[in-house]
This record gives sequence, C-alpha cells and structure tokens, in this order.
Amino acid sequence: MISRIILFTSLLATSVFGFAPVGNNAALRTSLNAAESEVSFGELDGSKVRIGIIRTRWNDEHVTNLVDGAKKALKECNVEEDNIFETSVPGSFELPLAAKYLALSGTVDAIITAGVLIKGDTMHFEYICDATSKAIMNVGIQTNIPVVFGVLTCLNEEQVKKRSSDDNNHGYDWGKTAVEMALLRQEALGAGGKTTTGMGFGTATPLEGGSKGEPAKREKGPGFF
Ligand code: DLZ
Repeated sequence: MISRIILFTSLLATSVFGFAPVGNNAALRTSLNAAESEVSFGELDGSKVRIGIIRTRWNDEHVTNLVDGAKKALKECNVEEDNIFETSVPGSFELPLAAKYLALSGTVDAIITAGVLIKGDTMHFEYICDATSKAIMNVGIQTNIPVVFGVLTCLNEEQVKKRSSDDNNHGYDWGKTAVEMALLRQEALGAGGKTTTGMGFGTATPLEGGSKGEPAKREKGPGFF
C-alpha cells in the first residue's frame, strides 16, 4: 500500500513538474533504469540510401559504442560502407548546426546525430538537452532531410551504459530509423522512385529529376563524400 502511495506521488510529480523525485522506490528505479527497445522494424532495403553520422567527441567511449550499434543496423539493411559519411563535432550542442550543413549539402538521405549528455551539478544539462533536441528536430523539418535524435540524455553513467551496451544499444535503433526515414523521404519526394515503406507515398509525382523507377540525379555538394 505504502509503495503504491509513493508510486502515485511520483507519477503525480512527474506530470505536474516534468520530473520525478529520485527515491528508494523499486518501481520507479526500474522505470528509470530499464529502457529496452520497444520498436520493431520491418525489412529495410538500404542498398540505395546514403546516411550521414555526426557524432560528438564528448563522452567519446559511449558515443563510439552507440555509433557502432548504428553501423551494425546500417549493415543489416545493406547500406554500403561508401554510402556512410561520418564526422565529429565537440559536443551535443554543436550537433544541430553540423547536421544542418550536412543536410544542405544534399549528399545524404538521412542523418544520425549521436551524442551522450550526462547530468552534472548545474543547470547546464537541462539547457543543452532542451536546445539540442529542439534544434535537431528543426533541422529535419526545415531541410526535409530526416535527422535522427541519437542523443542519450542520462542522469548518470550507469544509465548510459545500460543504453549503449551490446544487448541494449539504442544506436542500433537509430541506424534502422535512419534507413526507414531515408526510404520514406525518397518515397515521399520521388528520389529513388520505389515504394518501400508501404506508407502510400510511392504514387507521388517525383519533384526533382528522374521519373518513377529511376533515381533522381544528385549533385555532388562541397565537402561531403
Ligand atoms: C560542456 C559540456 C558538458 C558539461 N557536458 C557535456 C555532455 O555531457 N555531453 C556533451 O555532448 N557535451 C557536453 N558539453 C559540451 C557542450 O555540448 C558544447 O560542446 C559546449 O558547450 C560548447 O558549445
């Protein structure tokens, strides 16, 4: 009964204040720690998509694990190694602008931004999380290039490890998400011209170059690929 009251109080705090107090409650601890992937992906043919990965050098070891997870997924989707562009920026705060430059280069069909933010003693974490997540979303909306939000926002290193290890690596989902969204974009905008996701955009008239069944021509942008 007592634990139910504590859980109820925590849920109330979450909905009212946007965060839950960290206490000794087992149910709450479990929900904070466990973040198993709950998304499933169908067959994704990434053989004709180009993916950009922009990663941070902050929290290098963890981010490398996440990027490895993403690359594993890209490989499973048959994305060619030559079609993966990777570069790094110092921290998560730099991810959105770098993603925008890459998106505007016209050389990739989707971008994965990869970083790890760990809460410290100050409000820095909250500001960077908020600014970065919103800006990354904006890059996708403004450029029409899907940008995957691959930034872990964790309260401590233990949470990071639980989300970037072999058996539960969020980077893997980010890789699959990037391919799915790249295919969706090709389908929606006509580039690639093949119905691949079953979302119904395949009948849309191609916007630039090419005709149905024939990839639109891409111009090589400066600096990438
Ligand atoms: C400064 C900073 C701090 C304290 N922590 C992190 C972090 O946990 N993860 C991360 O990706 N970046 C961090 N940064 C760096 C900022 O993202 C950014 O690079 C600097 O504020 C410079 O703009």
